[in-house]
Amino acid sequence: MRYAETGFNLEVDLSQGSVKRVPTDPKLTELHLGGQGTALRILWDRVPPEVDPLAPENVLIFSAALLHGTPVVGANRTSVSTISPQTGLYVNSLMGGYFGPELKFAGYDKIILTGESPKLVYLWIHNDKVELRDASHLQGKGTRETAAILAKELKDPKVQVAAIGLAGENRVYTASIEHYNSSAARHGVGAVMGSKRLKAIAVRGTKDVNIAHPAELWTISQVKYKEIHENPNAGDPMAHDHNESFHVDNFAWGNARERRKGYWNKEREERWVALWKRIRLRDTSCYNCPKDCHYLISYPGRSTYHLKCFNKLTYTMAAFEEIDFNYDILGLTTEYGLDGFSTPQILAFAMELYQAGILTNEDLPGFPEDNRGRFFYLLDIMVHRKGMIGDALAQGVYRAARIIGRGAEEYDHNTTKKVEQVPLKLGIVNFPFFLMYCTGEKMNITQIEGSFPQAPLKLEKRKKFVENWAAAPERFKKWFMEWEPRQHMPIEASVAACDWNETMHFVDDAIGTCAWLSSFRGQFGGSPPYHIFNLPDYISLATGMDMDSDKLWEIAQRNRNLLRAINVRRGLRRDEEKPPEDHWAIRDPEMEQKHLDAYYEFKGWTMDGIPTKGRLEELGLGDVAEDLIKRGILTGN
Ligand code: MTE
Ligand code: MTE
Ligand code: MTE
Ligand code: W
Repeated sequence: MRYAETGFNLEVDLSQGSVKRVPTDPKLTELHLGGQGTALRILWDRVPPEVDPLAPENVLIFSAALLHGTPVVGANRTSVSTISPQTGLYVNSLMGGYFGPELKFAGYDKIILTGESPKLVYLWIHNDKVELRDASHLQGKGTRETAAILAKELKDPKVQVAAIGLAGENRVYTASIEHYNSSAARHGVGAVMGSKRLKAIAVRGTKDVNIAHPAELWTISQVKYKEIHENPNAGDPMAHDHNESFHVDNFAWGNARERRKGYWNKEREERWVALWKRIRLRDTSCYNCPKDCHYLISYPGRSTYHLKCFNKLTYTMAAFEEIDFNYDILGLTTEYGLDGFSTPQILAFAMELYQAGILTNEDLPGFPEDNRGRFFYLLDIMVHRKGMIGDALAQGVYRAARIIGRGAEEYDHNTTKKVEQVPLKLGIVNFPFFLMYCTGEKMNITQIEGSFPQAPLKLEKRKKFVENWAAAPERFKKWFMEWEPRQHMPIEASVAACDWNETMHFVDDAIGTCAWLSSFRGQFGGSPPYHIFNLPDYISLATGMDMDSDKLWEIAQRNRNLLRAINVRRGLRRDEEKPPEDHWAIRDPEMEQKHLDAYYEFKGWTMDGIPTKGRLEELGLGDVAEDLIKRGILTGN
């Protein structure tokens, strides 16, 4: 008997139109757990580095994670893993909501998609019945519209739908996959789905998931449920906070050069909150979670949509507009299915090019006079890939700059590994963050940061913080206590902090726990509900595996190194590992490179960022080392 997981994947070949239910190897669960962990192994095995991200040979994997469908509270993050058209590297984009648990209840751990359908289709999974169906009636439909049509067509309001909009259909590189209140947003996973001509997946399951020790797991999960409900340090920090001063005063606006210190004031807060009160219908949660991080918005003239986290500010800040603009344009971009981080950056980049005279009225015929009109205009040409400029913008800032030329490259100053970053412009370089930006293979800093605080607190507060810090291994308590304001930590501490941050995300993204209850929330003081010391119990009780903190840490390292091997095989090297140049006003290039050396060494990587044979073998990835040696990427020593 398999516990926690179903033991079956769905293999869908869109070129052939075939669907197979395939048993999985329990050994892979032991090595990688599940979620993006096991997805990494599949991508390593099946997608050679020559494969173009938008070619039929690329594989798109939807993973329900190891603890989905168990009583473990907040285990609901579905991983969407593939090779990104934006970066050409691995991407793990996540969505919450109900999709992963529903997939488990239908009897599957993963949906593995390959090929390219001759016509637009959707996948309907209803327990044992799985079929590809014609989706011509859904062509051009919005993401939420598609979900509503499918719920009606399939005569079940409980079907869980993940869909792309027009952006995905047109293979816009920043296309998202939208599901209920959540989205797998970044790095073009929607474009990959569109390249396979798969409009949507609808899933409905009514089976049980076996649990190794159900009574005990139920008991500790009930306690956790109450604790999470009451814990103010759990859930989205931005969901119920209307004071936006930190973000609007400190983050850059437009195409990432300007900060507007002092923009925030009482009057503005009142105006923004008043509008929010008028258009917010209610708050929503994800599967088996007592927090309400997403809110449903109804803006005049737009269909309703869910909003969360920093997405509530990105368009406003990109366009130098008031908050109503954000609510308005999100109503459209959510239906198109577009990443709310990259897209506003692309539009702001085009605005800058226009202001600089690089783009002219000849390039943009009928370009409106006002900011808002211009953003909507640019959005339209990008999503429909109209003309040379629309087509260029659809490929993201990095590529657009090079396609447009005429000096546009200079305005591409906020990308890392070819992906637009949220325009954070900060003061003095922070070395753990420097390392996360450099070496982070998920590109989203939110998917890497979060266990170790970003800045030292005043001594009294720091003491209290540490007393409360059940999540932290001892060494971090010491380093944090010794970290004085305006000083850097020792190199060793910065390296370890980066490593701890990323490790916890690798744990979450394999077992499916929401980072807002775990890896992302440690930095804010007060222990997060889940951490390296208590998660092993949940895993053991759910799966029957013999798990402890050390083993869990090692699995996260194995997954981390396998990801790195995929990217290294696709050409990633040290020279690409750098944050945007003006991310911090004050940099220290020499120390930065010393940190990078120390990080690589700590990881057991070469000074070019390649995992060594020894390190890979230690982690049970000897065959991965062999492959890298055969390709001449690693030497045999
Ligand atoms: N959970 C996991 N496991 N991994 C993640 O990267 N990101 C967090 C949160 N939970 C994250 C996660 C952040 S910053 C956001 S904004 C939301 O998931 C995204 O929520 P959604 O998928 O519901 O849209
Ligand atoms: N894009 C859309 N369409 N909707 C969203 O809610 N959330 C943003 C960003 N882009 C969001 C979005 C936030 S807050 C985060 S942290 C990232 O997506 C999460 O990236 P991921 O979904 O690729 O994991
Ligand atoms: N970093 C700093 N210094 N301050 C912040 O407030 N917000 C986080 C994260 N990093 C934040 C931060 C949140 S909530 C989000 S959603 C992200 O920045 C978005 O960036 P990403 O695309 O790099 O994940
Ligand atoms: W976020």
